[in-house]
Amino acid sequence: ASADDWTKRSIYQVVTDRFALGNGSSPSCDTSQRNYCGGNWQGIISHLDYIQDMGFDAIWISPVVENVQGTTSEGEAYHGYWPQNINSLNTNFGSADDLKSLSSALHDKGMYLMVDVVVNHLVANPTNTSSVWPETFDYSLLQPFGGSNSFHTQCFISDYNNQTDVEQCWLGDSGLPLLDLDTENSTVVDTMYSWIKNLVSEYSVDGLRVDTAKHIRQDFWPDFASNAGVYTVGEILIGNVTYAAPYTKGLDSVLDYPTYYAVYDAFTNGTSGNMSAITDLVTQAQDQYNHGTFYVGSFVENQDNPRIQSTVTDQSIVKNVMTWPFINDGIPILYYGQEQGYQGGNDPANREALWLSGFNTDNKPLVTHVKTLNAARKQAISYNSSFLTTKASFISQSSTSALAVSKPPFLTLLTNGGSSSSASWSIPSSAGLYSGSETLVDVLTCDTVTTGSDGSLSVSASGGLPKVLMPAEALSKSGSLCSSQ
Ligand code: ABC
Ligand code: CA
Repeated sequence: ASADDWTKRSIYQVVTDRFALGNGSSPSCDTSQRNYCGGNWQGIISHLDYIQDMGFDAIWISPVVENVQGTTSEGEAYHGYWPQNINSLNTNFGSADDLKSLSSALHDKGMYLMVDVVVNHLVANPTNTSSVWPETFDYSLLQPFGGSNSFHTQCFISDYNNQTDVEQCWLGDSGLPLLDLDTENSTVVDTMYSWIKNLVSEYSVDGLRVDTAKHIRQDFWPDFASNAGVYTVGEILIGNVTYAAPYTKGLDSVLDYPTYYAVYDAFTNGTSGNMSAITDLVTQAQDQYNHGTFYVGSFVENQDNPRIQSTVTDQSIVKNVMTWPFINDGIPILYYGQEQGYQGGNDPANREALWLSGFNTDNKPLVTHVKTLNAARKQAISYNSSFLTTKASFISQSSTSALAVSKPPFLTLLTNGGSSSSASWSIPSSAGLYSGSETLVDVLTCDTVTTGSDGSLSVSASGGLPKVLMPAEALSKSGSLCSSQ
């Protein structure tokens, strides 16, 4: 599927080992042990209804290839980011038939499959830590490369401001080095290009999340992307738009890390959080990224960062943050477990087993919240044929705790004040959003507000909840959202 196809979708990210077991069992899972807990592709198949019922129509799964076996100085490869043989699958997650079954089960439900892929490195346990590189590894394990000359000379990344270091030195450390592939070597490059082409076709993959993209030279990516032939979104882990921007030329887009940091900071520091930084970062990204921000992956949690609720548990704030990915320009991504209120901190604590929630959706306000947001975005797409190609814009507010984002038919009002605060937003008639005496519905509560005779709008509220306003007219033909409107 193309980037344009993906813009209509929303993505549920799972850590395959931590989502569900195919046999329906619910073993304990101590995240601090960094071991496999048993989740697999059959488990995902069994719980696609849970995902689809919340309104998601795509999933992103952990890397699928065979990883380093057994234990390492940092535990087992349960997350899938330590590839060892790219031509076999990780049998902890299932067989080739299981992965094909997952792909076809998704497609039968009209859903897409995004696979996480690692191209930057392979991993083997050091055989003898006292020996000197390249003798330190059994290269026969690293397939299909099988020799030290397929890798950059060992050195660990020490200076993130030196791009050659970032690209050609190694991630990890001497306890568990991530052997950095020599992606300047044409044999290595050709192997990776044909590997990705084959992976996508063999398992009917619809899109790729490209791990460690900033650790490979930029001009590696255009041919990688064309061999993939599907939507590619790169992980450029950085808070800086200018650094990330060039990667949106070789790949379709990037995970929207710069905005993520701004959103995280704005909502986890009480009312001193800087809301206007969100406006700045989004505007920069809209200006600098190829295709603006339409193809970015928009997220507020993932497997590498502490969950929002490890920092802030005020449910009004949590709902504000969770609203963000659904109302801005990018493709929304929800990290599994956020809907269940999970609170894990830094890696590895943020990789809790979802089965421990029982997949329960009753009396789960965040599940309801996500469901409404997905439904509202679907309705916005069908009501306004230019929704997906209209840039989000910001209407400046006098309160530093308030943010107003317009992306017609959405007007989203956010606040970092929390549940005991009151907030107010005002939209001047000069914003040109509304005509006089128009009825708008907050789809999160189904409450209505009415614009003034000049089309201006003032809203005050207590309780610190977000508001997603849509013109009543935009809802009139919708089955599920505030259906009495
Ligand atoms: C292991 C341990 C962890 C430990 C970590 C250092 O090592 O388990 O406890 O904290 C996988 C596993 C991890 C494992 C690693 C290493 O492998 O999931 O559990 O961590 O063995 C991707 C994936 C990630 C995966 C890998 C490896 C890569 O999403 O899940 O990790 O395939 C760098 C990479 C990035 C990578 C990330 C983990 O490390 O660039 O691709 N993620 C700065 C650098 C970033 C760097 C980041 C973290 O630090 O610029 O390049 O990411 O080290 C912003 C700044 C940024 C700054 C951030 C922190 O702050 O703008 O520049 O990022 O404001
Ligand atoms: Ca590299």
